Amino acid sequence: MAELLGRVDGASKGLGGSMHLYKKDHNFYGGIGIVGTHVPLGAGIGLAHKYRKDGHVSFTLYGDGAANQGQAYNMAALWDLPVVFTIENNQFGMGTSARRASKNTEFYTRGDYIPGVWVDGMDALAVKTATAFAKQHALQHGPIILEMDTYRYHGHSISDPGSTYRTRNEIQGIRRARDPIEHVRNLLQEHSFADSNELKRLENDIKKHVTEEVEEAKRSPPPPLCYLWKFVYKKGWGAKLRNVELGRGFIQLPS
Ligand SMILES: Cc1ncc(C[n+]2csc(CCOP(=O)(O)OP(=O)(O)O)c2C)c(N)n1
Repeated sequence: MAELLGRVDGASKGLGGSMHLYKKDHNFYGGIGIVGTHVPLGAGIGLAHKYRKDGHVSFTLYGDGAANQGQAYNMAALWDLPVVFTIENNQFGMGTSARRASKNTEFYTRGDYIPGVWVDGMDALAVKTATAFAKQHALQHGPIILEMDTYRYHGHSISDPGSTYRTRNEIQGIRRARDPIEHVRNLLQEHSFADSNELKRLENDIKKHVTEEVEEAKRSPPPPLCYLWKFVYKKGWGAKLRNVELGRGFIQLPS
């Protein structure tokens, strides 16, 4: 939350925001602002796992729009890297639909020499099962594509109302028929794991928790100005960055 708000206590010290959430000690290698670069980066992380023989798998997540970039599949397949290329097909890229932007919208078939599976991304249990299968496959046989079929209710960003390339009826119809949260709610109630009161209580607790986290994040200050260059080069390299000598303290810009 602090990172989303650009605060110094954020996972990327407030420098990354929503584009660069990053937490190495949780094996989370971040979002990247350049669409499609997740594929080579994820293959590289897969190579590190294989090299270290640590038994881990790289889950590399990107969108249907990004899937048209297609880099590094060859290397991942050639070296049997443990990578699950996970395509979140939410039917839309930036301001247009997958149908208008992609010749083949069956993304799980697009690996050529890499096998692929399709899963209903709105069904939590199906996602769990498909993910476990893909992980085992990646460990035993190398890369696999996992297409998660989902849906984006909103526009791409605040400059995209999200209604120029589809109808409001379509959005409401998907919400009614496929909403993943409602689906889990129904399953829990149908199988008597929880009743509506318990679920309401749970929802309120979660809302309270999120509000508290937001308040805590807001109490964190923005990063200091010197962070603009502090992390550009490794400390102690002696490299010069616009007259700033690294390793000898940092020059504060006048406020
Ligand atoms: C190389 C590059 N080109 C264009 C953009 C601008 N851009 C940001 S997100 C986006 C659409 C991504 O669509 P998709 O991969 O389907 O992901 P979604 O936002 O639907 O989850 C574009 C074109 C970018 N960030 N990087």
